[in-house]
Amino acid sequence: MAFQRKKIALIGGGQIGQILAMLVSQKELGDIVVLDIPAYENPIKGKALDLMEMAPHGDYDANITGTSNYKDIEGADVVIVTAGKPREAGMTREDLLAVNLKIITEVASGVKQYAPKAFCIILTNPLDAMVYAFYKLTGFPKHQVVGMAGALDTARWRAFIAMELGVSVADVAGTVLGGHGPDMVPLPRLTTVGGVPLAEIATKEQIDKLALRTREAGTEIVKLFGKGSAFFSPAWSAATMAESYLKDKRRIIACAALCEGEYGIHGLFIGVPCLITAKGLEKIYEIKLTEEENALLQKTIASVKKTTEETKL
Ligand code: A3D
Repeated sequence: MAFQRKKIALIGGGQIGQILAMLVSQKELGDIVVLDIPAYENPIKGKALDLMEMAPHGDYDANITGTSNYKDIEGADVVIVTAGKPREAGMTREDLLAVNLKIITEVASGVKQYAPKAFCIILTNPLDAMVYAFYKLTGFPKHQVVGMAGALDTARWRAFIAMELGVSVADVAGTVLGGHGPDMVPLPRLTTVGGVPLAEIATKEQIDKLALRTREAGTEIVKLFGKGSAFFSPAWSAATMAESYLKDKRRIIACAALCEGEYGIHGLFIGVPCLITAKGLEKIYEIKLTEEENALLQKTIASVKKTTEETKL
């Protein structure tokens, strides 16, 4: 039987979408269709062609095409959504709600029609509310829809710790819970560096500073760019999630997942540790939190609830 490559649809071919197309090709996760609005169809076709021409040096085989027609994503195994406006300096993620909800509504309709079996990873901000909207609008089962935020928030936490301590980032392990906003909850108590608890090699002042920088990491980059937000690290985070699904790697990654009782949360998408397998979101892990950690979690839940309610879905 002929080998058939998987199909990956990237909805949105802007800053993150184009880096994703490159990463997904280099990882040889499958053939790629990048979909953007009709007005952006030629640039998107050009980017796809450019990536095909990079393949001889990039050492990958993948068909990469650009389109504005949802028919072309038909039968996709994975859909990654980055369609939407990014922040500009001075904006919060919540400021994007109205404009991006319209975009997600259109995207959900196209994906529902042409890729109803796909594992869907949403990146559009405000993340926790947009993944909730996508879930509600498609009616897909909860194991098929996750938001990418915790993967990035955790990567930032790990990167800042490695930078501060002058150690390899590969040895920093930990997680960040909660919504993708300034009250997300890094968990220093459960963070280790080469097996050594973080609290034993960093001072409380250092840890507090690292947690604050993690919570504000997206804004730090938006301020530097002036217009637009981070794109390399979000793209790689989403590619890691897609890879865990497509290769059944069984990675445990913090994702925005629908909680139905976990952590006392009901009916909200919020960042929690998730087992991603060939079945999609296979399991949410519940961590026993201290009183102090739980108080921080309640604060982020309240923020996510408020923004999610604004979708009126
Ligand atoms: P950008 O470079 O503007 O790309 C967005 C693309 O979406 C553009 O090419 C648009 O033409 C396209 N688009 C707009 N409307 C539609 C539509 N209806 N259908 C298809 N495509 C459409 O933005 P970006 O790539 O930098 O960011 C994309 C989104 O990700 C934004 O909402 C960001 O806020 C968000 N983001 C999330 C994270 C998380 O960690 C969750 C991090 C960084 C950015």
